[in-house]
Amino acid sequence: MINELKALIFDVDGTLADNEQDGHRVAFNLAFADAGLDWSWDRDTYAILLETFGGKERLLRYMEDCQPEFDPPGGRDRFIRELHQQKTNRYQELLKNGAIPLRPGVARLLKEARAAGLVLAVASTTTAVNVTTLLSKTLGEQSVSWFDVIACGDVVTKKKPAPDIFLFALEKLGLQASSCLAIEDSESGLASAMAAGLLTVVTVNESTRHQDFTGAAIVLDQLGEPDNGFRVLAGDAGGATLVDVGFLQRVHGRAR
Ligand code: XBP
Ligand code: MG
Repeated sequence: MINELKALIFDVDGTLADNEQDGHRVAFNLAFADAGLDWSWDRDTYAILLETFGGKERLLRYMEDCQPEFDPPGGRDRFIRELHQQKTNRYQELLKNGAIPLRPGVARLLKEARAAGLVLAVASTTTAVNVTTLLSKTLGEQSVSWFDVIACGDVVTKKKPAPDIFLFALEKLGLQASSCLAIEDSESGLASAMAAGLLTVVTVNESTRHQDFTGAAIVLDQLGEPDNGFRVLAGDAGGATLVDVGFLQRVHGRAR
């Protein structure tokens, strides 16, 4: 079949784990304290900063918008690079301490998809080690090898909503967009996946629930577990309550 579903390409932050406010934000604040800065991002501030994808890009935006008088020691680019590295160190500690679990249905779907012979990939804006540590810590070290491609962070210069990270993942997979599905949690992530030609299933979280998901194949509140099904926020689930391989094949099949 020409348009058979062959691969799933997962976003990470907000999709595999609900980790922005209680993970990345916390790590940024710890890094600010480590650097002797009196900066602190509360939840509302971070919700606005999340419009900017990429941790280094987010730091730059904050410095330009909120700390215009600040003169970064050692120059702006180096300062951001080092501060972001410390944020990554702090985020790694949170991951290794088990502070960041997978969202409901993620482990189940990854295992089912693998068993069904679907190819798995990641297309994320975050730093690569954050993805591999999240997978290792929650699913075991071998789970990193379940993914044919883990496309992350700075391998492309234009981050989401640009399509580049999904196009990079597709090229590495050697697959057409029409035989893949993306799973995303945010408006910018959806825009990125759609611009790469990918049909996209959206699973929202509290940070993204209010966003515009026009163009998504379907919008759900989660992937769901057998005893805790998803709620449909937009689109037609055909009575299903669980994102499993059959569900994704039907969503993919009816769109192609
Ligand atoms: C979300 C992001 C990331 C994280 C922080 O990525 O924009 O920048 O917020 O990670 P996605 P870094 O949803 O595409 O996974 O600080 O490592 O950039
Ligand atoms: Mg995301």
